[in-house]
Amino acid sequence: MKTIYTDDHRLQNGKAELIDGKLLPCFEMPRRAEIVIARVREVGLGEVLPPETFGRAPLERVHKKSFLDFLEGAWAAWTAAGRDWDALPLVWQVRGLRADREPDSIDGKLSYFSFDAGTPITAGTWQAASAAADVALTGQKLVGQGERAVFSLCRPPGHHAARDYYGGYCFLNNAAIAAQAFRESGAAKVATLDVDYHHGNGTQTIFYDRPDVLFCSLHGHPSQEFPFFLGYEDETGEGEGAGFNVNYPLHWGSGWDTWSGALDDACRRIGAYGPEALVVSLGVDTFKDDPISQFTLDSPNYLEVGQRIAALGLPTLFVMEGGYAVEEIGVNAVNVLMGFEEAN
Ligand code: OKP
Ligand code: ZN
Repeated sequence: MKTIYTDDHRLQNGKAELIDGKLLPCFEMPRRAEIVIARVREVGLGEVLPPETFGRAPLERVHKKSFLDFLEGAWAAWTAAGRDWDALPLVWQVRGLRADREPDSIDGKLSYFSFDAGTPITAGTWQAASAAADVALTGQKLVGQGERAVFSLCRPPGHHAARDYYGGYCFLNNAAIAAQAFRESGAAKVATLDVDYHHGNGTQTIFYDRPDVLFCSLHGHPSQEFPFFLGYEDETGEGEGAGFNVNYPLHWGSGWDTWSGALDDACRRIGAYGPEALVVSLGVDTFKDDPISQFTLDSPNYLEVGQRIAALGLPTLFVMEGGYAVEEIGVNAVNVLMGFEEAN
């Protein structure tokens, strides 16, 4: 299996996130991707290729133009306001507050276009995030050209980013951008399978009213876990998209038996949907020692995850998402890919 990777991810290197009532060093750090690419090379998974540059057009198919303009210019506006630390938002537009006015000031815009305070914008955020989208799009192109599977080693991750907001360490929704690119290159139906520990609220909302992209997600129950306000089982899609959104919220402490039962059900749903391509949001923060998560999967389980995904027999793009047990992230993520290759 080929891997798409660029060192540009290092340009996203936030100083701190707001968590547990403290500003702590970012869990989402460059070392995560360094460890994964080192493991890809160690096991000889396959060729490692740099991304092509696709520009803004494929991003605009998924994200709002004003949001992209904001992200691209946020650091310049922040520093022009005299700030020198990471940019974080402070206020959100909740019940009864107005969503129809985009503020002019950078502090207002940070609040308007975000949903949490765990996602610092830095000098290199736009460059890193747009490079990650290119990594996803390059993988998509290769799968479209006939590769059975490709690993897009995206960083920063993407599945929490929606059409017009960022958060949860995510800026651009790499998986959604790739799924949309599959549609535009001729795939009539595309499935997305999100196995990250957190609900992929961004991917869900982007495709919620569409029947051409199925979204299936296994994740920490929103009554207990970030992002809290989406990811329940009764979210099944709306309008023409009714029936094409499938959530498996699982409670803290869930282990392999519970989790793999949900995976099997998700795979059944995907098989019945009959897509022409599959995009996997590959997070390994389901791992038992993940510092911010509460499931108990162990490293050998990830081989079986890959095997079960391979059994779908679909052209498959793996897009890297979360995983914060940094020393183990390489073994865990690459185990999924090796399991897939073995079963293939
Ligand atoms: C990004 B991805 C937990 C705080 C959570 C945000 C987590 C974002 C995860 N107490 N902060 O889905 O791996
Ligand atoms: Zn996650």
